[in-house]
Amino acid sequence: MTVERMAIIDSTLREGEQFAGADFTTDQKLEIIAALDEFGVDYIEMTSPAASPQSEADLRAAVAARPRARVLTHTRCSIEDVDRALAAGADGVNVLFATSDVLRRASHRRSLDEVIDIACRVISHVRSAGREIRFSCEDAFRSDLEEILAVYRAVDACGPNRVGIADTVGIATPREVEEMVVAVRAAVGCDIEFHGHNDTGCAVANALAALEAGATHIDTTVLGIGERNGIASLSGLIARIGTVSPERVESYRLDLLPQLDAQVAATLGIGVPFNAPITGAFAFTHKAGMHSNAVLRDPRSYEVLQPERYGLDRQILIGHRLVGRNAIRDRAASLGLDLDEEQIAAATAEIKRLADSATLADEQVDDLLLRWPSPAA
Ligand code: HCA
Ligand code: CU
Repeated sequence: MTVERMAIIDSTLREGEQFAGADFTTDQKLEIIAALDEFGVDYIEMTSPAASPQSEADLRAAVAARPRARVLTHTRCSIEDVDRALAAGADGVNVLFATSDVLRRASHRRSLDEVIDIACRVISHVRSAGREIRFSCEDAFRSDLEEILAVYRAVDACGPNRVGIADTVGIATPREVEEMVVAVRAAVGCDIEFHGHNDTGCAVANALAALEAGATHIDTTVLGIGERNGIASLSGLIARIGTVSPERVESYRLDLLPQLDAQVAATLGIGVPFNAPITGAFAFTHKAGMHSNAVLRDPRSYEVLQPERYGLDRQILIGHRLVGRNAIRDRAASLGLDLDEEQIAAATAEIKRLADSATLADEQVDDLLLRWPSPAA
């Protein structure tokens, strides 16, 4: 299956602000907006202006910065909240209501008929102001399917730009996401946004399943930050879609992704996670002899993404006990050395022997090769 359409709604400044380690200043938010905008995300979602005076001021500052991306804010589904969003100049509002029993009981305590009634009033209000509106069912995957389909149908009839499907607790499997999106696709005429949490490690896979089933908008955050362990990361989504439907990611400045992740990590005072797709420190580092050998012949052997597309280089580690002759031959050649096969084999054996005690730095390996065949000299 391919992905027909995809718009990225980056929520680093809304969902991401709900990350335990996030406490962005206005300046930091503006810097993140500038970086997201340069990268080319389609939408930037900001915290509700009803959250705090600073949040309201920051939304105004974001609008005043006039990014190319559309500025959304995420508010409760009420006329009062969306009016504050409209007054602050947001291009659109993302509103939601919980639809699962457990959350309805624990949060708003309204019936689904009331939810529909309020949602329709809010949608008409925002549409008549000429701005974008999305209505989302929070905790969709623990909601009764027939019930939420009825909500989506009724809400769609009121003319929103999009409906949203939220896997609020990260419980959905890719197959369940596909089934849900197919069902919602059949029920509504508007666009479909998917927002998936990563509690069980499926956020990116679920985003792909949603897109393949007909969702049009995906929520991401830089590094995947958000409530608990977060949502689909921007680099994860780009990596995933970049292999399935490369043409869908061509419009983004992919070469800026590493610095975008690094910038947000530095702002948070954390590192980019080592296992982050694309931007993790070792995402294009090859170690074992068999891997290095094949990659030197043809990078596609062990790389499904091309580091050059992301402004990165591949690394081949040489100072460890798993190193193979081919990597050492390549290194010797890059140093301008002309060692024969026997010398390469002997040097490799010596590097392995030394590395059994402690990994060697590249310079140590180079030193040894430069002095070969008399390393002791
Ligand atoms: C929240 C809930 C939310 C909303 C997602 C959406 C979720 O923390 O406010 O509006 O689609 O995960 O359900 O982030
Ligand atoms: Cu969320």
